[in-house]
Amino acid sequence: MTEIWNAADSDAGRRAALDEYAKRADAHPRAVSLLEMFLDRPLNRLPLTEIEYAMDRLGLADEDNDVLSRAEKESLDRDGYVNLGRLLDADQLQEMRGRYDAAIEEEGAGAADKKGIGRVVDTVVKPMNQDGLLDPIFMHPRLLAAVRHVLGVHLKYIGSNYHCAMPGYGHQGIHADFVWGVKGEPQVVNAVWLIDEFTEENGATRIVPGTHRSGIQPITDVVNGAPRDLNAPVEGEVRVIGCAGSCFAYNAHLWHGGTQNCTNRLRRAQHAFFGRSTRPSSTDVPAVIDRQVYERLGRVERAILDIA
Ligand SMILES: O=C(O)CCC(=O)C(=O)O
Repeated sequence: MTEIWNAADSDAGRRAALDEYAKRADAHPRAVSLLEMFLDRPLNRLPLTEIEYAMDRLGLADEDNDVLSRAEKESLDRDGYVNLGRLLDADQLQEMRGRYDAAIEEEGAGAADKKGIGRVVDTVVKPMNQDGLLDPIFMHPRLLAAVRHVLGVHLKYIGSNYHCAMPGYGHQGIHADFVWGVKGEPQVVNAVWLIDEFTEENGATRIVPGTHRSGIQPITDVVNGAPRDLNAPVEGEVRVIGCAGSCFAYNAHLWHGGTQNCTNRLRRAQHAFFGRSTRPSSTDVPAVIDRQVYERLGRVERAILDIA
């Protein structure tokens, strides 16, 4: 898939490479159908003028906006991530922690089969966000400015996952958040909101600066015929360390993964995931959004969620 995608820098060229591949006797039907999902037709639900309107209202129509500094944009381009600073205050954090802990209790998502990682999916469109407490998670202008810098104005929310590394757990294989390796135009941006402080010991996310430009998905792409040891340390990796309330936005082709929480406290984080407007979404927002959440959202928020 990586080879087919990177065979051209336009969808027409990728389509031609896919058609050639599909004719081969050893072609994998799943690889063909996955690539087809991206190449068949644009998958935006709203006309693109809606997200253009939203970006305009947020002061993000122009790439030269000053919501992000030049140094922050350079950090995203060069390293693949940026620390957007502390964007949530102590009261917001306290309320959020209570709400996340209650959701884990209710959904039982901290079970052993999750390898000690408590998870809740689609948080920002669930009843737990009926009062808008979690709106900054997908709507904060600094975060959207980072997403806009990487993807351009035609962007949409494609998922939000709460991720809590329990004491003793949290280590993940190194990975990127896309099915194959992508060279050239990035397709996805992710953000990790630090609901608790991230320290060297408590399971902070590890990232490998610059790997978003490698065009390699570490999980699937082999090197000299050999798969990687995904659990091993990767040369150049660093940990994302910061105070509670901070948000790190990253080009989601950047190699990263959770690390083991070696403390006796929870390491709570919330992810917000974005893609290009025309590409598939990892969550079916119209199908999962809570009615009350939907009803209180305005045109700008709905444009970010790409829902009518
Ligand atoms: O929360 C983290 O430290 C990383 C989570 C992650 O990369 C994932 O679940 O895919």
